[in-house]
Amino acid sequence: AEEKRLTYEQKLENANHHFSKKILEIAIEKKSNLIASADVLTTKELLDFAEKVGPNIVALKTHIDILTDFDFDETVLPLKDLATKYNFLLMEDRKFADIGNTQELQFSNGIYKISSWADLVTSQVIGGETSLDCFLNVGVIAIIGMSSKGTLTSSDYREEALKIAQNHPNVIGGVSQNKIPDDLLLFTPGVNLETKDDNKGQQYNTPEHVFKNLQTDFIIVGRGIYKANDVEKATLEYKIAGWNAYMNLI
Ligand code: BMP
Repeated sequence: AEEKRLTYEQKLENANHHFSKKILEIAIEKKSNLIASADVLTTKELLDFAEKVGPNIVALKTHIDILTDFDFDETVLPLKDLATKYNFLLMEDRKFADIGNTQELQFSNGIYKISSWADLVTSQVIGGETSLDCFLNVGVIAIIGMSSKGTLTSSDYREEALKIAQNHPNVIGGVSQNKIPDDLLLFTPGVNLETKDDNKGQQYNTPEHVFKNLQTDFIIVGRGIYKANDVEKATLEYKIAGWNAYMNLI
């Protein structure tokens, strides 16, 4: 028998942060633990993608600085409308990694003005606990461990990173390829049903593997969905695979 895990309902009861509650509520309502990563190059592709995946995801993860034609009004406003229409969160995978003052500037300024639209942001914790103070009104997902080959996120690093994540009220969860304490939500990228690597250092596991072995809460899928010939079909495949993998453990 598998080790028991907390259900999304139990995690919701324990949740303190607005956005940990929100993402768990969406998961329960949509029966989905899927986050789609929209690593596309144009606003049109991003919005088309959001329209297709929107009904079946809990969050859309962006790397907003990849877009070649970013325009606040033409990119962010329609994206926010789609997030409202289909009830998903916007997670900007910025992976902040600087001192508090610089992160504060990067979070709210420049052309992206991340703080004005993101619900969730990723951040390294390399700058120490105080560096996370600037992330008000969003849920921070701390990078605990990375999925790429040769990453420096050793078990010692992860242990120290977890202490920061658990102590900081802005942090709702962590990105990791290892189990983390269940007062934090676990987000796991490096998920693909078809392939084990990408020849650029990425390492993939299946949804089943990451639920069973890591008791993850949310799977993050990029190329498995946005490169698929039929994006809607692929979204459903990952959604169902993720949900079944979770249901098998509760
Ligand atoms: P893909 O499924 O195409 O490999 O995309 C994975 C996504 O998750 C990318 O956007 C990447 O930046 C992100 N990611 C990752 O792959 N590994 C990590 O450890 C942390 C990430 O944010």
